[in-house]
Order: sequence, then C-alpha cells, then structure tokens
Amino acid sequence: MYSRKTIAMSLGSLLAFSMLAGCGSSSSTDSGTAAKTDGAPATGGKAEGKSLTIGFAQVGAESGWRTAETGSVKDEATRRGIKLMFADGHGKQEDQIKAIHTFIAQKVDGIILAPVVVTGFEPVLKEAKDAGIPVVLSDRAVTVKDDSLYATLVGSDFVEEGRRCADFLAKKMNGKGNIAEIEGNIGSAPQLERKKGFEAEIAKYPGIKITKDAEGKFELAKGKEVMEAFLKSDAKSINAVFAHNDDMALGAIQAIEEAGLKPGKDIMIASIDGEKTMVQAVADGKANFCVECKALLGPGLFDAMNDAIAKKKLPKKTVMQDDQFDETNAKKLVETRKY
Ligand code: GZL
Repeated sequence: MYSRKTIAMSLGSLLAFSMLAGCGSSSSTDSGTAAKTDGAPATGGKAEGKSLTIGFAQVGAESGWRTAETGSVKDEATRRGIKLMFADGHGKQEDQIKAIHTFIAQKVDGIILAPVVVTGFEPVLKEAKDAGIPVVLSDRAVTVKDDSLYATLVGSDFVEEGRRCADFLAKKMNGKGNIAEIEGNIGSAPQLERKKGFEAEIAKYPGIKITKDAEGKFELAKGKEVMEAFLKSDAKSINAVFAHNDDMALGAIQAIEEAGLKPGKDIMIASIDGEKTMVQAVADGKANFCVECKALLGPGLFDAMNDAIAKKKLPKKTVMQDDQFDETNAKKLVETRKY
C-alpha cells in the first residue's frame, strides 16, 4: 500500500486532432486514484465559467491499457465540460512534440502528456513553460534536469510492479530456473523501471537466470513474435516469462499454445496492467500472475490540472495503489475489471 500521497494542434497529415466536447465513451472512473477529489461539482475549472481547453498528447493505441486510459480522459473531459484537443502520437516522439507545439500555438489552458520515452522532451516542455501553459504528465515520467517543466505526474510505481512480478515468479519457481523477459518499448519509463524492479529482485535468487530478453513494444503481435523466436531457439530451457505488459503476455500465451505447450503450467507467466483478458487468463490457469497498473486516470489528471492552472503547489507524483491477481483471487475479481 502506498502511504506516500503525492499529487503528484495543423500539423502535417500525420497528426489528427479531434476537438472533443461532449463526445463521451463508456469507461468509468477508477476507485484507486489517490489524487485529491474535493467533491466539487464537475466543472470546466475556469473561475469565470468559460470552459477549459486542454491538449492531450497521447502515446498512441499500442495496448488495451492505453485505449482504456484514452477513454478515461475523454470521458472525464466530457463530464467536466472541458474542450479536449486529442493528439494520437502513433508511438512517435516527433508526433507528440508537434502536437505540443500546436497546443502552445492554440494557447490551450493546460497540456496532458503521456511521454512515449523519458528523454528528448525538455525543449518543448520549456516552450510550454515559457508560454505559461502547465503540463501534467500521465502515467509515464520524463528525465529532465529542471522538474519545474511539469507540474506533476499521475501514475503507478513501475519499479514496484516489476519487483512484485519477480517476487511471485521466484517463489513459484522455488528459487531456480530460467526466465524469458519481453520488454516494452525501449527507453520508455515503464520499460526502464519495470526492468529495474524485476531484475533487482531476481538478483536475490542465484538459482534463477534471465536467459532471454527482447523488445515487444507493449504490443500483442510483437509479444507473440518475440515468444515464437524464444521457443524456436530452445523451448525446453524456458521455465517462466515476465512480460512488461498484458498485451505482450497474451501474445506469448498464443505462441506457447501454438507450440503445443501449456502456458501457466509448462511455462509460467507474469505480467502487468490488469486488463480483463489477462485476469481471465489467470483465472483459466493460462497465466499465473498479473499486477494491475491503474489506467482510468482521467479524474486524477483533471484534478491535478485544475490545481496546476490555479498555480497551487503540487508534489511531483501521485502514486496509484495497484492490485494484483493470481490463482487465489482472479476468478472472483475478473468481472470487476473495467478495461
Ligand atoms: C503504464 C503505461 C504502459 C502500459 C502499457 O502506465 O505507460 O504503456 O503498461 C502501455 O500497456 O503501452
């Protein structure tokens, strides 16, 4: 449990902007956010009653988790009467940076950024700061020398998520065997930090080796491709898989089954996100462990944005409390999953 509460536009044909006001989606809010909600009626936040215009530079649509997060932000913007400028980054940093330039040119009231990688955003964040536009980071961190370039980060503790997966697998493997690691897109905060947490914990078990390791880009198809290559090289030597997200784990499950092996039994599987399909796989015995990563961040993000616009002092991060699922609770909880 985390006691630490910290609260924490046309550009080429590549970028499609949608101005959303009143376009909702079906996702609901998430009970786990530790962000401040003062119970005030959902409003656009602007004192004089004029609704806010917020730019949202999203990573892309690489996973079910990402789609759920996008829905949560759009849903919450609609609920609060906020005009949302949504920019799909297509997994490319240059698209995200172009989007932020447009938001600045359009003089939005605030910018939400889910940074595809940790480095390279400093210059454009400086432009936003110089234009007096606050930036709230969603789910992923950036590496900057001057952390005044963003107001706060609303997201989970990825190092802890990785550690929890390692702890589970090490115990399940009785401290010995070979693990294959399928990593998210290299250089992103979740890839760097989940890897760090996982490998630090596994290092406590000299009998366990990470014998295979490749990038699956957080995508199901790529995760399957990586697992197929692992199995082709020497299936017999792989005792467990750690995937940095559920979509890649679901791809690995497909590859393991197509190779005639039993996922969850011949090869154990641990992953992160808490998508309903993955919790179902755990319930069905096709995977063994899944750590949730809170995706429905809309309410927490807009609470933080209101505070940032009001120039309230914000701690640098809100850490979400992530649940976890294994054979003891997956069957009971799968129907509660909202994404
Ligand atoms: C986590 C988020 C990660 C998810 C993946 O907060 O950044 O990116 O774990 C997504 O599913 O691609």
